[in-house]
Amino acid sequence: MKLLRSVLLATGLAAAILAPVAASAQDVKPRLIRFGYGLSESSNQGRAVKFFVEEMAKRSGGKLKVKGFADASLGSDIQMQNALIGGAQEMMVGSTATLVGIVKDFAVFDLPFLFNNEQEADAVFDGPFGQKLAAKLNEKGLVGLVYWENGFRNLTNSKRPVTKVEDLKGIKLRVMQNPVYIDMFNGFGANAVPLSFSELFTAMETGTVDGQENPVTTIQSSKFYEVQKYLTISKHVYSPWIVLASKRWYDGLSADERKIIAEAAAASRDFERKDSREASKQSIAYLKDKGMQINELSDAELGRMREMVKPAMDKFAAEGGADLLNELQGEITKVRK
Ligand code: TF8
Repeated sequence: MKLLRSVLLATGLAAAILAPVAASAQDVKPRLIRFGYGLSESSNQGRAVKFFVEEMAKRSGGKLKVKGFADASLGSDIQMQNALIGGAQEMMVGSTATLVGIVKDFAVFDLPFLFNNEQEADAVFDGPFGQKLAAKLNEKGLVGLVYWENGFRNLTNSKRPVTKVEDLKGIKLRVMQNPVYIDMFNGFGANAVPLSFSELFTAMETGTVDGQENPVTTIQSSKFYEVQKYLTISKHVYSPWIVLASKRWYDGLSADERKIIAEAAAASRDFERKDSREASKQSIAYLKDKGMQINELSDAELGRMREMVKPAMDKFAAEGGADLLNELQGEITKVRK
């Protein structure tokens, strides 16, 4: 190469030949990137993956080919996390709640009634606190790229309307595989059943569980209205998704490739949040139309729930989470208007 260059320089061809190369001076190789996710292709998650696929193609001149795998076809969130750590899969998006087995600190986001609105969440996840937690994934073999919005979680079930906490008594409620969720819903009197999302629809259909909790966008896109009659707008937790890369794979990329991924990921975050928020505004009417009976919770009832959930909060603090929770609450106060 060196020799060739000097020959070219000598012959004066250098400018003509090297200039176009320099203009796209990017160290980008053709690569196939498998990107797994749990929801359907037509969900807000699926739309944002599609956006990311397109951004990557655009920004890399078609070299970085991302292939999206919907419906947990590469595995549940936890299975995919492990595939990323092992280097068998390149990328995924999933709940932060299922990362607690890898970085315990993520459980702080699962504590209920922390955020008042999406803007507070954006500021905290994109700010130093969210970034600090994401960085903790590095030593575990994962790269946390950006947070997407899953949304405020609401309750559904097939048994009865939930207008007060007592209505949850005895309801077998699927929760994510995460101790905070288990403690929280057992604290409300339900029987919390931890289960991966990919098993959830069948579990509700067969009556293994009576209910679940997820944002309205997911209740719509996963067609939970087919097996759930009652929806309670409880907004008990603001739930983020996190876009992850395999560190083993990522470390082998060039700086240019990493830059493209980081920029495409940031663009996908902005797209996803806007899209999810718009979609969620339509969901309630859609779900009503599908026959769901929907109710809100009064402020008084939400206040009672906050009280009932204190033991779960205290347990989190007592088990080493106190400083982290204080720090998070401090960050939220800073951005609260
Ligand atoms: C859940 C989450 C799901 C995610 C998704 C499959 O209930 O809310 O949105 O795990 O990535 O499991």
